[in-house]
Amino acid sequence: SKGGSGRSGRSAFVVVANRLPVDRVDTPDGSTQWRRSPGGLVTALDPVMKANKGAWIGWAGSTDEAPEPFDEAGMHLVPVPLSAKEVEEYYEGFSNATLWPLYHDVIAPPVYRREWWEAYVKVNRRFAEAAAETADDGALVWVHDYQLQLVPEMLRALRPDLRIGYFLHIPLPPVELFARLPWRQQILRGLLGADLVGFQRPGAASNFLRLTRRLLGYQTQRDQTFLPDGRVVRARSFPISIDVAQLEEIARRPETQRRAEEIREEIGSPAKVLLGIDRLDYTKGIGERIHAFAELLTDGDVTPDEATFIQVATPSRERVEQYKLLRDEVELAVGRVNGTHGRIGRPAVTYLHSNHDREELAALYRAADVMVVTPLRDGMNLVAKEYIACRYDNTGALLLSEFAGAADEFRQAFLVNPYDVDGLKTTLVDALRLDPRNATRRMRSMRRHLVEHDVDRWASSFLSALTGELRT
Ligand code: GDG
Repeated sequence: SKGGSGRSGRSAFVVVANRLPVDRVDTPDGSTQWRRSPGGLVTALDPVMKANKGAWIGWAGSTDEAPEPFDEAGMHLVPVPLSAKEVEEYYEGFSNATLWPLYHDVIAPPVYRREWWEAYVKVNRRFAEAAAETADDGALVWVHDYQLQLVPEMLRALRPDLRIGYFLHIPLPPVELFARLPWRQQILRGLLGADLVGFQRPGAASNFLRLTRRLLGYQTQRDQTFLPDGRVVRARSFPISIDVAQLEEIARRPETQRRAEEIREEIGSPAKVLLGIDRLDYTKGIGERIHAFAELLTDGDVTPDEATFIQVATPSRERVEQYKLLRDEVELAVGRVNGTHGRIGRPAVTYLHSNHDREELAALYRAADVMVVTPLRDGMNLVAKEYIACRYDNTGALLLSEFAGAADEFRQAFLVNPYDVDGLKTTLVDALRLDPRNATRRMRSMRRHLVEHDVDRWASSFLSALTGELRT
């Protein structure tokens, strides 16, 4: 670290995120162990972590007493405690029932509650304090996502020597929607504590610059905002990606191919398999795609022998009201289409409300002829990238919503507006009946882009922009 003065044992690189990158496993003998979670972010940051005595600050996922800081998987992990009430107000409330719907174009109505805001401020301060304690002199701190938007400003106040980066994983709405937030100025000031604010899409970075002009009256030029105290904050897009090589390796295993064949047999060997994999979230357009598929069956444009749908909907935020409503809606739609078009042992839609490991997901991607990704709004959508990574033989078709960040990168996908039922139906049929040569041409071009733009490149381009060694 710079200066070499006395914060011994501290880290030169600190990540701050809502969750720690490990999951707790309770062993039969009663002891606690931690297993690295499968996420791409941990993998991408691994080299930086190892080279810089990296630390990660986050919640351990339980409201029991938080464990003391510990070392695991080559990282220093600092658990931030949350009480049951804080989980309800800061996490389920302000993060997931206020910010999440507002930032996703108010697909569901955001709930504005002052107690939730107060909990959000309090918890953000706790994360900022933990980061201030952990970071070495002049360290690099990278703060992640919508749960922690106040941390950059709070941390800068505590530790002006740090270099602070922030990345928002979800969309940033235009001023017309953002302006509804009763705490809009506080949130913007929170983010402006960073030296560099990263977004998934260029449109979100422009929204941010416009917001700082319109709501705070600051001057901006190109990607820069000029603060009254003379600081300059940059806002740019850094589209996130996945560990392409690692997933492709799983996809290429013979046992994955065998499992993919088995899946197709288990659902009755239809000519074509359509697949959706999402957290059960109202932003993902799950109902929209099931309705479109059901209409195709009802109209007779597609027969149940020709195509079967597999929808994996991973349980998510189950205590938040809108998510309970969504689950009922989706399950009603699935029940209806199966009641009408299914036969004994042959559902039209195979619906799984459950978690699956990476190997099973890779087998599903290998089993699918058409990947159906129809979010109404999505920061990026990694599922689209995972499908492409698994199609190493350049087969398969990707149907992709224009409203996913991934649509900026994959113009060779079957792009759709998921609100347009007829458009969605005709695009589904086009993707189902795509001729193999055309499929290969599209997939090859999408793979070429993806292989060049994996998650390592994402992390290193953000970090080099933050440290000033901007790669051009
Ligand atoms: C947010 C933004 C942005 C799904 N089911 C299982 C499982 N998954 C994995 C997928 C994929 C990930 O979860 C979902 O990522 P997405 O990007 O599709 O969506 P969000 O969860 O909404 O993520 C999004 C992302 O942050 C990153 O910045 O792209 O826009 O909303 O990797 O494979 N993984 C396992 N079991 C499952 O059952 N292990």
